[in-house]
Amino acid sequence: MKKWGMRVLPLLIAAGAGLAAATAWSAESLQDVLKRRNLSQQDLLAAAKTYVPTGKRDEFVVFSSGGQSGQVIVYGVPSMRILKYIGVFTPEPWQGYGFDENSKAVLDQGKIDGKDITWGDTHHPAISETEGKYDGQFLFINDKANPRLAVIDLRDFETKQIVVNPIFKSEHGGAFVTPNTEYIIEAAQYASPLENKKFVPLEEFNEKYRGGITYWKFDRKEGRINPAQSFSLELPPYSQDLSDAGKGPSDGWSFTNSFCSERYVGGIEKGRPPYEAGCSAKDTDYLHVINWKKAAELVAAGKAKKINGHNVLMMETAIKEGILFLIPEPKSPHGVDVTPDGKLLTVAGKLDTHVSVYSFEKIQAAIKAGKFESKDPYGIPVIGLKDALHTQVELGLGPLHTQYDSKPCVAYTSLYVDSQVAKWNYCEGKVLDKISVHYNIGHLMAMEGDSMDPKGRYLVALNKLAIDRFVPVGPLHPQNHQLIDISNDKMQLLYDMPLPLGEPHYAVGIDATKLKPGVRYKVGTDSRTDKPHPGLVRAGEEKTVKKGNKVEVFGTLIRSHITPETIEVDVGDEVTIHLTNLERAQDETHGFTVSTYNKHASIEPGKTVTVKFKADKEGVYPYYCTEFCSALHLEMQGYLLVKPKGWKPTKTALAAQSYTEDDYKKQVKKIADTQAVIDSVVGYITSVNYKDFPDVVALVEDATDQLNKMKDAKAKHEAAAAKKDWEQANLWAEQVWQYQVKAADIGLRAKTYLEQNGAKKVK
Ligand code: CUK
Ligand code: CUA
Repeated sequence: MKKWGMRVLPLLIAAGAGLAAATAWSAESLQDVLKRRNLSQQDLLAAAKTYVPTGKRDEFVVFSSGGQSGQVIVYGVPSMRILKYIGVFTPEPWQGYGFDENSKAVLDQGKIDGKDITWGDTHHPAISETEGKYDGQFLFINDKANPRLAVIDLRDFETKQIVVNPIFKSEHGGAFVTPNTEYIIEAAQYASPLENKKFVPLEEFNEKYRGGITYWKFDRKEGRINPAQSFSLELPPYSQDLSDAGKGPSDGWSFTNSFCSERYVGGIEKGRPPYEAGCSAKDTDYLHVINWKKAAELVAAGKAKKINGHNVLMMETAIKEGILFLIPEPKSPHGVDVTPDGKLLTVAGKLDTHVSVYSFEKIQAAIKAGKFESKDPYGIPVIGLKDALHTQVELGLGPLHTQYDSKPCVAYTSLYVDSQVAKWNYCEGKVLDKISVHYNIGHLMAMEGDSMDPKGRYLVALNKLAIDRFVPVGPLHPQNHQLIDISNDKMQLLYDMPLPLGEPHYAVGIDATKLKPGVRYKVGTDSRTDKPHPGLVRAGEEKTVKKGNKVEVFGTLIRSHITPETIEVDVGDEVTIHLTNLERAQDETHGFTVSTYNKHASIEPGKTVTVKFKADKEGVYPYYCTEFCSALHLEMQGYLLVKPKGWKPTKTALAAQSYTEDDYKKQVKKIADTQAVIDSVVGYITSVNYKDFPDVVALVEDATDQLNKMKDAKAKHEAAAAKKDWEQANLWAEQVWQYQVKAADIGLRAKTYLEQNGAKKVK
């Protein structure tokens, strides 16, 4: 390679040269390491099962609720490496979520009664399904505290929509999708009056407080929930809990637990027994069995009542039309989980040592025969437990949630009190294996283990307490996700992962190959609406428009400058800055912020983002790119100049700098040397089948773009040199070199990619 002589070249070649020497002095053997680190053969096996070598990828991707952080955590299995946090109900600065106008518009959809709610208690993520199988297109997650549901598009892992439940005050049994994602199910938790602006005393709890289930209609083509086509079903105030949708033979039905059919309302301060005593007084609560397909038809036929502008099918109608039934379920039930074949459902009772497996066929037979043991106080027919049961299996203390294996009839249930996972056979009703986890497991999650096509292999225990598992970090401990190998008869604990962001209740794991996120947007996309952004400009079209006290900037970002480089406004102006990232190269994100205005944007290749603020303080405010994007990232800067009222310039020229003809000659020589490097890289790229690699084609386009810009700057430095204006000649020559460096940087990346991906010589 030719002499480069500059500070950038070492950076460009460092990637290729660094590693060869490392093995020369590492003489430690595997045995030595086992001894030194006090590791057993079992540890070594676990390490080998989870280690993902550098440059290799995970087999599964997990979307975990971020609990009280209101976010989603994305990590890989089996490595347990965290890949991303997705801002959902909470501002997330790296992604500019809540700090730029476009994402703020999404968060604003989650306002309740006009008030910002900038946190969420996320519980249950759900991946969109096609024919009961994960399709990897969308992710949904609920907010228990403020009854809301969010839609995340897995093409870019961004939150696109938040809907607020129009009739609930809290919700828990969501998000659960129907087998073709026709609806997303969201069940209320704490009963409240459905006309939710009204005060109703607790003395009227039984008559006026209500639970319910909302079926949010999902429009897959739009990638959004359609609230107008969504509806709810009114339910008794039983504290509805988790839900699941039927599948296969039970498609069209949904199932929701409840844990306080006692309808107890507490009052310890008035000398009454506390909630937990009152809500677990009876031996059974109720499983709600609902024919949602029929419910949707009834709503379409105009049988719903409008509450807060939302269609609600009242209990009375549901009973009359025969679409709502109850079945007793043992003490303090929590999870209800439909088997992959859709024929059975597992209900776990927290205060029972058994799980109860109900048969959908038996439930249907009872309904057909009109065989009910009683009616509840609201007139809902109750199917006898015995008439619905397939089997009951004694698993241990505190069973909560169940997931399914790829092997037929095999299920895993979390045992909260025992701190164990039980593996059992739900067809024959027998326990197969148990493993201890640390400590107090809540949910558990097997790969695609709640779908019609579970993948088995791995299971994650989502433990509630970590106690002594990690280096202590104060009284608030991280959560602990423990990875378990379930591919053999005996379960094996493989790995502890601390999660320090909130209490994730549930997580879903999907085969990584099903996810097909994009690497760049079509240029000028508003990623939050997926529509063209009106603020788009292309290179050379950048402009600043001032109308009255409104200043609108149409800018661009590309390595390594922000256009414009100066924005001048008057104090009090409303400033709107639209920025388009013109890059096409993978992972070339630019960030943007203006000093002290509390704005931030993350602008991925092709995206257009708007930030908006009032320039309410006179002064000088640097703005810059916040993402280290190239060797000249720090130079990606500019000034917002906020002028005081009535300001007049006293000086009209910028300070001159001294450059000589000699400096200019050195610049020209540097350009020639760099060009030789570029030519050699171009020579290599065009000598192979680079057109077969779309990523490389995009890089080549980017590099060509840079080189095309050179022509203009070259003409300028030559013209200045002819006039012996050495300052201008030097600066424009430097700019030519800047374009070259960027082109070379991109070119070398393309070359490396081609070499690593087996490019072949052409001709
Ligand atoms: S709930 Cu937390 S352990 Cu919200 Cu799914 Cu069961
Ligand atoms: Cu763009 Cu740093």
